Amino acid sequence: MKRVITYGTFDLLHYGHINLLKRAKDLGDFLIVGLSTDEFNLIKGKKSYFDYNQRKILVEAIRYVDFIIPEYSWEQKISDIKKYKIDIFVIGDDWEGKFDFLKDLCQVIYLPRTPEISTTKIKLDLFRTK
Ligand code: C2G
Repeated sequence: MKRVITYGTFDLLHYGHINLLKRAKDLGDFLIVGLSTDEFNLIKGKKSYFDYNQRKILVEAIRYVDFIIPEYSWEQKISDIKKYKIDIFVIGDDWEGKFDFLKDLCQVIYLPRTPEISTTKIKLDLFRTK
């Protein structure tokens, strides 16, 4: 049973997110998502359109996702990996190198982002087509 974990806000859920979660699940047998809380988003300098509970309803409906935990800090990754006996930490390569400190605990994989799509782009395009 190979356990995989990833973290993110997953606001305005789109095919780039799904593509990441599918590839993450394909790396193992069980995928945990650390879903950023609204409070942690503030720390990340992000304001999500959907709040935590709304984003959780969307993410838990995804076939590739087996379990969701709240992400409330940068530091929790280390204890999460130990607590859930994680084999692989995976995230998009916009974070390339940022989580190499986890390499002592588990495999760290940065996956290529899906080009062209982002929550910011969706917001900007919608604003322009007003
Ligand atoms: N992603 C992707 N392709 C895109 C957009 C996003 O592969 N076009 C990936 C990101 O790289 C990330 C995941 O989808 O792995 C979730 O994206 P965000 O919600 O933007 O995550 P972020 O705010 O970067 O949070 O502690 C880690 C942070 O919580 C990551």
